[in-house]
Amino acid sequence: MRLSGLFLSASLGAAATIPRQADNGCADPAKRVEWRTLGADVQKQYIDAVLCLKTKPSGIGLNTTRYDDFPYVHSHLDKTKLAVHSVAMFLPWHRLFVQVYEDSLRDCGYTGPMAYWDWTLDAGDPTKAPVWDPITGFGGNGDPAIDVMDSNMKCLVDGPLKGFQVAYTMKGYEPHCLARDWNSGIAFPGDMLADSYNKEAVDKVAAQDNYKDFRYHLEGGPHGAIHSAVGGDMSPATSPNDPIFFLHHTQIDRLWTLWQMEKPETRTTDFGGPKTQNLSNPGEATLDDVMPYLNLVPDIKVSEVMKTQTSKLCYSY
Ligand SMILES: [Cu+2]
Repeated sequence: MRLSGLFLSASLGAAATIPRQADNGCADPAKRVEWRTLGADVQKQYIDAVLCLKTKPSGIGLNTTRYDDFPYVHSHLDKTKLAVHSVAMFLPWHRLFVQVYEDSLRDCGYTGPMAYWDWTLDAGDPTKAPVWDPITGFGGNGDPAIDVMDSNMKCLVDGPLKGFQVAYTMKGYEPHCLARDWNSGIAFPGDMLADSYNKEAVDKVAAQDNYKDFRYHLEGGPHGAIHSAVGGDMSPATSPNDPIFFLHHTQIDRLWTLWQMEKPETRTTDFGGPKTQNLSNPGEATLDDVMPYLNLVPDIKVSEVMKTQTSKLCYSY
């Protein structure tokens, strides 16, 4: 997005009469990588950029920070009729959401690759995943002794995000410390619902041969299991409160992209399923459906983000 924007404005004068060509805006796609391959220096730069977002003003006119724009928008859409979960546009909506976050990290000085968390690599013992590292990662579980909100809000005790203040809960503006509450992680160390996002589970999702079923199983399976397993701020619709959200959703986008790339001819245009959360009359989604972002970025048609290497998006895995 960022690169294409610069490209367009820089070339506008000279190229105004040249007819638009299809997808020529991505000559050099940025490769996204797994978190543990970044190395300690780049990992620190990434987390420093996250902390920097908490010092920048809102880009959508709120009284809270740029970071808080993400949980705000994400949770407000589901409160309205513009649901972006349990509907067909779940995957394309989050694809662009993650891209906007990446652009914001870049505004805060991050120059490394966009990173994903491949939780299949940690399914043997998710509590030991490198993303939880107290020095180079996002810190681990919340402390059960710190339960400020009296409802699974167990704040972090270590790591660079210790004391990270987030602004929103499902009730609205309710500043609180970032919390995690690993599901079964204490009672059954190493479990954390890993059967729902190990390699076997992901292979089953990837074996679906149409978008409608693929989205359904990916969202309800591994995607939902990670939100539940991490718990705390990762459970409600304000889940972008936890920066791990974006590594999780980059992995979700990666699985969709890899699935699309298996049969790019058909799967980069394969889209469908429920248009709304109205169970009795959901309607059928189409590529022309417009995705709402509440001014985070201009609303955009699903069809514009079906591919990751175009003038709108420009990355690979
Ligand atoms: Cu979401």
